[in-house]
Amino acid sequence: MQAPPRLVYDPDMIGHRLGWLFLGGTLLAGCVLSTAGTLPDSEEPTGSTTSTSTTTGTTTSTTSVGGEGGVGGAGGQGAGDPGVGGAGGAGGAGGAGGGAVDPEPVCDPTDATLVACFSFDNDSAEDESSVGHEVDESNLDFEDHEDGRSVQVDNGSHIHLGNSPVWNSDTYTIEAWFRIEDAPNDGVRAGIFDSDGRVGIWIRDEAAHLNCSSQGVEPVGGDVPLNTWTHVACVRTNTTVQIYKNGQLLDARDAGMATPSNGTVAIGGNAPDGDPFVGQLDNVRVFNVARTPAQICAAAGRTDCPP
Ligand SMILES: [Ca+2]
Ligand SMILES: [Ca+2]
Repeated sequence: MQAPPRLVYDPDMIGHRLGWLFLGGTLLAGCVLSTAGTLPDSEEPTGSTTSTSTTTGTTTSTTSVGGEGGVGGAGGQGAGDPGVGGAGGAGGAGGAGGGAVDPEPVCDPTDATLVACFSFDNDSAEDESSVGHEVDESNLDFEDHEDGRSVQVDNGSHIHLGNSPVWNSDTYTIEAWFRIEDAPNDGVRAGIFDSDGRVGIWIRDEAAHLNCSSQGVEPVGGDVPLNTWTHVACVRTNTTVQIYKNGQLLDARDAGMATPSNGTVAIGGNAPDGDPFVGQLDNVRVFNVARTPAQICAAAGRTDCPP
C-alpha cells in the first residue's frame, strides 16, 4: 500500500513551523534559510527559470515560465528585520512567513470566494460551500483518504451540478486531488471536473496528458501515474489559463475574456455527460478568485511553499 500524500493539519509541520518562528526571532539573528522548491519529477516547463536570492533578513524568489504567454511573479518578501550588527541584534524571522502549513479547513462556509466544495468526508457528495449547490449523483462509493474520506467513481457513476450564476465568474481556481485507476485510451478523455463551455480538467491519452481546458486554451501538466494521489489546480483569469500539478506551476497560456455559458457542471466526468473518470477524487474546490501560488502549493500538501 502506498501512503497517500499528506494534505493539511500536519502536527509535525506545525511544530516545525513554530520552531522556525522561534529560531527566527531568537537564534538566527538575521540569518535566513531559504529552501528552493525541488521536485523529484522536476517537470519544469521549457523555458522556465527559477532563482532564489537570500540576503540578510530578506528573501526574494522569482519564477518565470516561458512559452506562450509566460507567467511572471511568485515574488515574496521575508518579514525580517535586518537586525543590528555588533550587539547580536534582533535578527528577523525572515522567510518564515510562508504557507507550508495550510491552516484552512477544506471547506470553509464563511469563505465567500469558495463557490463549490466537496470534501466527501460525510460519505456524501454534498456541496459544503456557502452556495449549497444541489447535486445529482449516482453509484458513488466512499473510501478512506488521509484523515477523511474520498469519493470513488467509475463509468457507471456521476456527480452533476446544475447551472448557476457562480459558474460564470470572470476568474476562478479549480482544485482537486485525484487518484486515477484506469487510464483512458488514446484519444479519449477522462474528466476530473467540467464546467461545461467554461473550464475543465482532463486526463487524456493513456494518462500521459493532464490538462486544463478553457474555451480552446489548454495548458498541459504532463503525465500522471496510476493509483497515485496527485493534486491539480487550474487558474483562469481574463489573461491566462494556468495549470499546477502537485503545487507546482507547469504551464500557462494566453487567454481572452471568458464567455458565459448556460452549461452544467460534472465532477468525475464531462458535463452534461460522458468521459468518465475511474478512480478516487477528493477536496474538489472552486474559488471565484485566482488563488496564489503559495495557496495552491499549500493545498497540495507541500512543505517548501513560497512565502
Ligand atoms: Ca476528504
Ligand atoms: Ca462539456
